[in-house]
Amino acid sequence: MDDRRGGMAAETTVVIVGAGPAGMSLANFLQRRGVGCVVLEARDREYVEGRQRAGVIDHRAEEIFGEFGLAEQVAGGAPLETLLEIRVGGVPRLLDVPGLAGGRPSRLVPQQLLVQRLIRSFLDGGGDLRFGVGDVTPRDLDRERPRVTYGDGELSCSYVAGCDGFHGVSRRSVPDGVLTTYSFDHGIGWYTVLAESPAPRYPLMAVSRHGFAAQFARGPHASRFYLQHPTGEDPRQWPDEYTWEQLRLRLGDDGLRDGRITGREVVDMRSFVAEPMAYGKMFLVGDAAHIITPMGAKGMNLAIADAYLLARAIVAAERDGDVSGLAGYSSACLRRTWDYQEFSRWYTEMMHFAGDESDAFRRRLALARLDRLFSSPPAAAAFADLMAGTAV
Ligand code: FAS
Repeated sequence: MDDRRGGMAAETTVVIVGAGPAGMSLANFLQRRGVGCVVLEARDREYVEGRQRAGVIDHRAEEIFGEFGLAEQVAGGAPLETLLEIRVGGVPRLLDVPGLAGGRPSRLVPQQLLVQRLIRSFLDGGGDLRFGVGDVTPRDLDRERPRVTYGDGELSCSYVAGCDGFHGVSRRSVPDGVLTTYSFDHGIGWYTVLAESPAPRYPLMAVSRHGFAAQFARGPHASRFYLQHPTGEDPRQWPDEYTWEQLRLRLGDDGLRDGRITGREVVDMRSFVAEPMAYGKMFLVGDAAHIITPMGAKGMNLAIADAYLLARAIVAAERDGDVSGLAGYSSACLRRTWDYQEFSRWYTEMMHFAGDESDAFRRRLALARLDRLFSSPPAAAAFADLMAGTAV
């Protein structure tokens, strides 16, 4: 129900704060089920549609989009994940992740493309998405009709969806003492480099005594590289020759072709979870509630899954008066969030400690984990199931 006074809705059913993967997935899901919503985004459209971060939607996420008739629009024709190459000390081994997951391939969809397509779909469906909105403030969250004020406007609603990421206002709107938060610093820094270097034949993860590195396709003539770097050091100051030398040593590829570096970013490997993911009529979605390392490519996929659970819960409450989904939203999301946090940590340890000669025992444990992936079909299937996205 949208009540437009003076052209801009003053009342709606759901106010969504943030137009990233979480906010735009939720907005599209609600729109497809006839539930009114307004999206308030602090930045402009160009910024939001240009943020290059994640690169994969897992198979479960694609099924979720399919349930709302969006799979073709957001992922149609995107390259399917094939074999994963893992190199230890330059020795290559291939893992048929989709096959081990029972034929459930992920798709290579860069985050900025996903967000662009979701924004276009929402606006084409007549959606109310407001960019460049300042001072968004959720209020009266513990009342039947919360309010969200912003700039010179105000919206009254039935629910607020905090989809505004780790640094957003929503989580900070929860009164002190309500949330329990968990933080973990993995003690590993990643340097991500976008370069005009031919894409690898398969997604490539590698570790050697020089450290961890990875190489993923970003189109046929570009690659995104990740290199572990000593914490406390800024690798963006490294001379490019040194970066390419480190990549050749870690990937075990003397013939790696270098190219113009077009993007540099450092990522601190840290994890965070806030519990519960709901307060009154506000529900936290995606990075507003949890952040996870990129190992296993789960951050964006968790955001999509949270949005899916919240959309289903709101539709059930609005259509049938069934509030059980809303009551169970936080615990359902947190079960999955912690499952992925454990997976991401396990994967991070395996792929980083296997090259760390400073702790011989921990290195041997990591090498044993890697060997199990290639020697035990049940262990490989469990890995592939998590990569494909577990049931939500
Ligand atoms: P987002 O942060 O994406 O979106 C939040 C939105 O809210 C933004 O548009 C912001 O402008 C807006 N906002 C913030 N405050 C606001 C306010 N007060 N009012 C209104 N709007 C506000 N995930 C993967 O799955 N795979 C990867 O490989 C991967 N790599 C990553 C690499 C990097 C460098 C980083 C930083 C993250 C990576 N991630 C990866 C995780 C990442 O993609 C997130 O999980 C994903 O962006 C989460 O989406 P949202 O929850 O929508 O939050």
